[in-house]
Amino acid sequence: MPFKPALVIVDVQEDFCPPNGLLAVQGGRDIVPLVNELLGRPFLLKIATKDFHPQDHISFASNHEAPNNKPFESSVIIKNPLNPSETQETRLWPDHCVQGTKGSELLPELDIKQVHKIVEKGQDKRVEMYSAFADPFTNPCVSKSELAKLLHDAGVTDVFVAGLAADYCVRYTALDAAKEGFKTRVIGEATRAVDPSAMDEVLKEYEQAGVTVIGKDDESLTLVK
Ligand code: VGL
Ligand code: ZN
Repeated sequence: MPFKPALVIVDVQEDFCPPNGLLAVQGGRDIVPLVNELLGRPFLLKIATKDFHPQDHISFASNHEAPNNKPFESSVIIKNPLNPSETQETRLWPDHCVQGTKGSELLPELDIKQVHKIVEKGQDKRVEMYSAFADPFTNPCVSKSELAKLLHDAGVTDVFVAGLAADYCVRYTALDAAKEGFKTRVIGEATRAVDPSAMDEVLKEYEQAGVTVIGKDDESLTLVK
């Protein structure tokens, strides 16, 4: 079996980290030393993703009417802009990762010179897009990034995922990587969750999809040396 590993670092951006992030994930900044250690290894392809929203993005509570517009609490049903019979319920957030703002920047301590490519997502104001591959609509999909093509064109077989947040963008990126046919592993210590209590559910989804959560000393990573 060939082993051609890629590393996908999801949304390690100021707005997802203390001390100033508008949607700060507890301990978000603490993953950087491990992420940098991983970035120093010879993965065939190393990609960093950025959540990169316009100010009028549908996931911002500020773009919805009261009273159902409380960040972190409210959720709304959004329709597929190309097919109103397909809907998704989605949680509303404080404004975050707005294009051109400091909050949208990757952490300066991230060893970005090791990254081959930065993939931006969430630019389409009409849809939520947690996965770095595509929005969740399927009939049809509305917005797709170049990530799948980058990985397939490079001949990648295995995808290792780290970053923020474990229960949102890391989760849906890992699930989509598995759907794309990659052997997918999430590096547990290199992620942090918005709601750590949601992780049981996430682990069940991973199990069903064949995604594994590994420790940083897992044998599969010792092959990337
Ligand atoms: C994310 C909430 C909203 C993430 C992005 O990167 O996990 N979470 N947008
Ligand atoms: Zn977002």
